[in-house]
Amino acid sequence: MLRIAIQKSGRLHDDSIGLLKDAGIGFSNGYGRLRTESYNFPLEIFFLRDDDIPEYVADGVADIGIVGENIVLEKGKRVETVSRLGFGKCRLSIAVPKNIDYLPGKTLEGSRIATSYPNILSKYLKEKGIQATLHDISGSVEIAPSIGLADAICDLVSSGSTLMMNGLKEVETILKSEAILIAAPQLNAAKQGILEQLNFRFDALLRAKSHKYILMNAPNQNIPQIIELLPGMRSPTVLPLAESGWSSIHTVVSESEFWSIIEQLKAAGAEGILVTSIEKMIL
Ligand code: PRT
Ligand code: ZN
Repeated sequence: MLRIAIQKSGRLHDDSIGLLKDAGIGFSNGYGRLRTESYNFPLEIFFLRDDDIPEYVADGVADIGIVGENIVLEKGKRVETVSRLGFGKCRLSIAVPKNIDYLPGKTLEGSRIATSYPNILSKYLKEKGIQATLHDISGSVEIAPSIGLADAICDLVSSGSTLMMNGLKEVETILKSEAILIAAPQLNAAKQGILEQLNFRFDALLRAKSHKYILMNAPNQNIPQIIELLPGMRSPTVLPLAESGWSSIHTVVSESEFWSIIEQLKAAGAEGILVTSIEKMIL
């Protein structure tokens, strides 16, 4: 049995549950429960505060966990990163009141910075050779400048609207973060085996999310030119259409290449292009 710690409630909770369920792991997560066991996979799930997850994993109370990389780096516990999970994306940034003329390396010198990330921030400032006083506060960091507690803040940002609402502007990004799967450093062989099975399923889901399945029709004489454009998993599938001289071409492209390829495919004579999502992708 492998024990996984996930966030009890908050921004990573729903995606963590969704990932486990999409990976075919069945369990009931009745409201308010602190632990539950899967009925079809050797996994026990603990619901915890995100801040506690690295420590629980490092201490071996849980074997693995899903938590923001920002928390893992801040806590500095001995855990291993197994994979990046593609959700909970945010950045840890420094922000100052928007009317300030920000000078990199100068404005922060001698300033007071409010943050919930004192370890990451002090390391960053040290690397930059900046001396500042840190105020470690656990929430509502954004109001610190307006109440006179600090000159700047260092906090997580995703859309940027919280900063804007508080009259702040982002001036430096320290870290880009997302949810990661972490593991205790030395799992026994049985647990390692279960983790590999779980990670195999997560990989298939994550890869599927970042790819599209595309189908298109084209005159046979254009096929070589079209195939040139397609990165595909191996090589595209080409099937004859009922209309002679035409074929249907199927392949998989990554989300990042997708739009530029579609334009080029059209230019190369592809028609009736269909794009669908992929549920799971196993290489
Ligand atoms: O109760 P518990 O301790 O478990 O949860 P929590 O309240 O400490 O954390 P929670 O649920 O807010 O966040 C969990 C994780 O989500 C974080 O550790 C990050 O890894 C990730 N995440 C992604 C974020 C954000 N985006 C985010 N925008 N965490 C917090 N924020 C906050 C930020 O602190 C700021 O107050 O949202 C505000 C900014 O958002 P924008 O969209 O206005 O820029
Ligand atoms: Zn927390």
